[in-house]
Amino acid sequence: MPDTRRLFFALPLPETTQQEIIRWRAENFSPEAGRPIAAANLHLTLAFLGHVSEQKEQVLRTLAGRIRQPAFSVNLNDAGHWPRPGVVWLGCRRAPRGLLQLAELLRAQAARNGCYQSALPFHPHVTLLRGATRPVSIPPANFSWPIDMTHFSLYQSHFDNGKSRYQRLESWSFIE
Ligand code: 2AM
Repeated sequence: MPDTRRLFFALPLPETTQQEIIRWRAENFSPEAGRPIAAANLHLTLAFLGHVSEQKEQVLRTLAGRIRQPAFSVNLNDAGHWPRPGVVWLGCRRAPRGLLQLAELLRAQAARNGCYQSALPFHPHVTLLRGATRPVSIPPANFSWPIDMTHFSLYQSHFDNGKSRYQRLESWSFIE
């Protein structure tokens, strides 16, 4: 697709949390369960935009910059398996209202600007494993990673040499 970039809005995870999560993952999932996502790529997607022209990207960046979102915390204390897409994920038993509001707003702005949005309900999650199409045993939910979110970011998704890499393009702070 000429002159387009594959983009998404997401909440970044602190590096220490990324490291703790991959340690926990290594202890709780066998290598056959699926392909592990690299620590630096662990994030919580708010809105996936697909391939976006430069002009549309500018519009969406401007709209994102106008969002006045009070800060919120996300507690990653749930895990699950979606066999169809082959995803093992971390999520929250109770998603904070701020997270749902922010995702809804970004998804509505994306849809209004011609970025297709899935009709499936938004289920906030951090993808841990891909290619997990066979049954996977999910460890008991006796873990929790509480994270004070301070900002959200726009990412570009690159795929080179068979690997995904997510480049942060811009971030916007929450209000206190
Ligand atoms: P996933 O982890 O649930 O697959 C970068 O690829 C991010 O965008 C990932 O978090 C991925 O979600 C999400 N993503 C990729 N394609 C998507 C799509 N068609 N619809 C919604 N989210 C998508």
